[in-house]
Amino acid sequence: MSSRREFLNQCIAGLTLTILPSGAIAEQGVRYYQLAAEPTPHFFDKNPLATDLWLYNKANPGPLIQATKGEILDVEFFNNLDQPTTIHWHGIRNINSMDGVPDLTQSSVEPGGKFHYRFPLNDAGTFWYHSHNKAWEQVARGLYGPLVVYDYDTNENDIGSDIVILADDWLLNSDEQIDANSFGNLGHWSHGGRLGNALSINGKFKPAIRVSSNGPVRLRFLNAANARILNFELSGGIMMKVICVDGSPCESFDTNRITLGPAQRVDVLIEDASQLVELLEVSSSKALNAAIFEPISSKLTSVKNSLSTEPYYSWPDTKNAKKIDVHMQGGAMGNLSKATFEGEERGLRDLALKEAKLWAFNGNIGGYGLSLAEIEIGEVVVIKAWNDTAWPHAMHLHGHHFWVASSEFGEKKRALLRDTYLMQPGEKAELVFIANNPGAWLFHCHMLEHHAAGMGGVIYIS
Ligand SMILES: [Cu+2]
Repeated sequence: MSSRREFLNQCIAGLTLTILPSGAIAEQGVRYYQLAAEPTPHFFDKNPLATDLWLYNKANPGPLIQATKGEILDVEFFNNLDQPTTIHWHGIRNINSMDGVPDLTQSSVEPGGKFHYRFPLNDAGTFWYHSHNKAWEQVARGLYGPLVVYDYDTNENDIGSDIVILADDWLLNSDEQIDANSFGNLGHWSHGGRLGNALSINGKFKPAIRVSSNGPVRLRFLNAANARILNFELSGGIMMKVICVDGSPCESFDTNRITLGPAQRVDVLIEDASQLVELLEVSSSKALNAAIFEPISSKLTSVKNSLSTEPYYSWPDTKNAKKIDVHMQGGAMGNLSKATFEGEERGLRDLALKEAKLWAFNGNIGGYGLSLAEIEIGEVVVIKAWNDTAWPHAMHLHGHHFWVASSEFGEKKRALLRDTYLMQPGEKAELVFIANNPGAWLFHCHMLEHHAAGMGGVIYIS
């Protein structure tokens, strides 16, 4: 507990009172935004019935935060909800005190309270921000938005040729409202997590996405769902060139299908955007029309030709690496019969019914109090993760990107630098990273119900 307390940072005091428009340059190299979380009625389509959501700046998704690599992001955050919350900046190799994990890196922002987030954006890429307190409810109610860091000057805004495609699936009842009765449902928590019944793209059901029809188009896919794994294809079998995963550039490759676990991002390039007609979600036997593309003509020169192919850093030598074994167990149809929770070994059924705890790392029900390792700054680390459960898990490391021989894009394993890796049942994977960012960093499943039910722990780096 002592190391935990050591790393617990207090709120940063001293909010500025300057009122600037979102995205303004507050001072040289500082990009300024205000975000307010609050209950908001939202229209997914032409249905006259609004759905009551919790949103940032009354929008779903929350506002697109745009900045250029090397700038500082400065966000004044206001909590107008009736429960505490925080914001996590997913994929940013952040300063630990700005990472937004309640009771680990900051105190929760209480109802009516505010917090000043300010940190450098050292990497270009597709990221996102989302609530990290009771995320299984707050993210499900809509508290997230995209964050794109460009590696060129954003004043040359590429409208129609650089497009975020943010997907979410919502569990709605017959009144088009969030099915609140099923929050905390043990069936969801012990199986694949909370799965929805309505797919939105950029906050709309089956929207028209305007694309510049002259030249190539960059699509930035992002899965904001609590637990749903999404599979996207383009109608006509149009091929997509994958250029980045989870923000970082990768060695490009062609595919006709993008698989996205919760929280993952994949950026693709479409060489000839005039061919784009429909975006399809193909997880079930009948493809779902998720969005249509609407061609617009644009005088802009479209996506930059000088796309970086260099990942944030290359796969490090692991000869002297520190190993962290993470044996993932639990859930329905699993082999975990008992686990240690708060120092006491108990039966899984008892833990499920009394504590809503169902998942474990190395026999321990996880949480912010579970230390997985203490690492010296600069060490190369290999997380040896073994998904010994009957379910896939989207394993996310805070504050770092890790290398993995990925099985996510077909038979051939690909070396990818990611911040979230989708592990199949039974899969063993080595997640390799350089521990060059000091702090208390969470490693957890991004199926948000799994995390809440015990699938998470902390790696301390100092
Ligand atoms: Cu999981």
